[in-house]
Amino acid sequence: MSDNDEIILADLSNEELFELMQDDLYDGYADEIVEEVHEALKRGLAPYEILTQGLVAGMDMVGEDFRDGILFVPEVLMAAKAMKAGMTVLRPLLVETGAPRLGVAVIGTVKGDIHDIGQNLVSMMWEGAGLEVHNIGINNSAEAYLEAVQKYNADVLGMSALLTTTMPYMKVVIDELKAKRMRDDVIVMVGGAPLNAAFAEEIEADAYCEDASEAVVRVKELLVLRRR
Ligand code: B1M
Repeated sequence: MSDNDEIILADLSNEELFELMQDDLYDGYADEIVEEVHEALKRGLAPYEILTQGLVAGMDMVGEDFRDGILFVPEVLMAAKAMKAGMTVLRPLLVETGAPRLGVAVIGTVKGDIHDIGQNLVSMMWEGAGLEVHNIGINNSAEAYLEAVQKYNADVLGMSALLTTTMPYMKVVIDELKAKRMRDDVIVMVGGAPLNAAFAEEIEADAYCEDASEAVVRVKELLVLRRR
């Protein structure tokens, strides 16, 4: 049971509401997060603002304490569950779009890596931007990525990695695309906390994006360039 039982959400300022969301995400209170997201939406706050200032900011705190050995896997899993509960409410709003279809994307986390919150977020934002998105989940081998690219005739391949030990696998996938003469047919975009632009360049990806909103801007730019 959270302390929220005594808190009247409507009495909080927007800033206090975001702080409460961060605390409840940290504590893994999924039901409370859902209530708070609804309260924020009722106030007319933008879904992306709720996502970044409430949920992602809370997950950043979790990440710091996980790194410092204050939180452990079970607590982080609870926080991830709460994050997903909040994202479920926001999803239809983030993907709501009247935009014409921009292109087809396949996205997934690389082999050995089971972190999927970030890539789910990019996936939702790409859908919202008008892409047809096929999210192939976690722990993807090069074969799985290539098969999906072929199956959906994808214009874009998005790869996510959250571990320094799994990010090199992105190069394996790109090398496999080259070996199968598929590299020029698809835009390769990469992201995830341990990556940077230099790494993306080194592995010959087309773009590195720091967050989901940058992934939207970049995918649109690259698709336009490709059509020229
Ligand atoms: Co993990 N974990 N974890 N974890 N975990 C990290 C990544 C870590 C940095 C924590 C830490 O030490 N501070 C650390 C990695 C250290 C390193 O490699 N340098 C770590 C570790 C060590 C581990 C384990 C090894 C722990 C263990 O078992 N001892 C283990 C590995 C399991 C595996 O994958 N094989 C593990 C497990 C887990 C959980 C299962 C408990 C859980 C994942 C649950 C899930 O995803 N369903 C978990 C979590 C939640 C985290 C942290 C706390 C949060 C990740 C997250 O969801 N962030 C994370 C700490 C951190 O990153 N600060 C951590 C929120 C999300 C919105 O951000 O994913 O970065 P992010 O995505 C962003 C951007 O990166 C970008 O846009 C997103 C939105 O803006 N982006 C893209 C991501 N993909 C993109 C793709 C794009 C473009 C942009 O284009 C295609």
